[in-house]
Amino acid sequence: MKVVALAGGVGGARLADGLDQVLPEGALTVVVNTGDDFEHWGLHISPDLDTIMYTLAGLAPEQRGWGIADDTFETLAAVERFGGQSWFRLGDKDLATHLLRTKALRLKRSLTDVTSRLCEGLGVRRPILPMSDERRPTMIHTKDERTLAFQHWLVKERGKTPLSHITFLGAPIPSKETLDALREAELVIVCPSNPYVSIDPILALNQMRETLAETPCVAVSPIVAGRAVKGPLASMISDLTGNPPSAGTVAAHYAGFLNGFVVQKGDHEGIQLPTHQTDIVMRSREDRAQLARNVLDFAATLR
Ligand code: FO1
Repeated sequence: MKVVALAGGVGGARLADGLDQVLPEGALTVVVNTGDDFEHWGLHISPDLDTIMYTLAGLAPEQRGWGIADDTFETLAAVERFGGQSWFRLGDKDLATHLLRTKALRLKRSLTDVTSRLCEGLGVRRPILPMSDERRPTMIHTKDERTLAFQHWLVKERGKTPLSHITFLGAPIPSKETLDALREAELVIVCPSNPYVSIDPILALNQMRETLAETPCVAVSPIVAGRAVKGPLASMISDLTGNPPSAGTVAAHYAGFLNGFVVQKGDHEGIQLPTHQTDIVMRSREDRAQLARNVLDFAATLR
């Protein structure tokens, strides 16, 4: 069985880790949002690729989820002393990833190729594919009429500035590897990632929705009892839709290609799709594996 997980952010990384634990070798490919990518200190940063790569390598910090566990921030402190930018916290070990990636991209290697080499170096067995080899930055348009690159909005402004809409710059071209993986997939799992800034950038690429419509597809809700498990999703739902945050709003957002939805027990109201209710909060690595098993078992009942 070939499974493709669409993912971005910490929630996506945690379910990808669960799927990594329970699926046999060769059965999982993770397609990752690169709309968060940006340039910082002259380096190409791919936060979602790195979060997923470090999580699958067992290097991510349990609580925080991004970066490398027990990393130090000596370089950040030195940059700060010179009056440089310190709002985005790059760790000393994490820097190695950005240095090598930036150098390889300057030598015209593709982001797909670079990511595969970084994964190999960290012992990650599963293919982790950037959604695109093109630059495709997510732009946040705020209600106070500014346009901010995603990390500026999320990290520098702490995701607190109300937003009016979201756009994606650049060409909507998926990587060949991503399209091939989706065409070969027997099941697509949309991870409990932010639908607007982690999953939409993937869905907005050419041929994505058409390809997904031909494949069984289930999603896991990133909303539990009206609250986001992590990050600013709850306020984003209110800002973008005018509705209170709920699993149902996310299900409606994915209408058109989704065959089933996995939600927290009690969160099923108003969802017009086959729904599986379970505990979707992943507090431990075992929780991640258990949720992955539940999602795969549910998907099997839909065939
Ligand atoms: N998130 C923060 O809230 N603050 C940071 O300083 C920060 C640094 C950072 C460094 C490397 C990396 O790979 C991720 C980092 N993140 C940070 C997380 C990340 O920017 C977001 O969680 C994702 O982009 C959301 O999908």
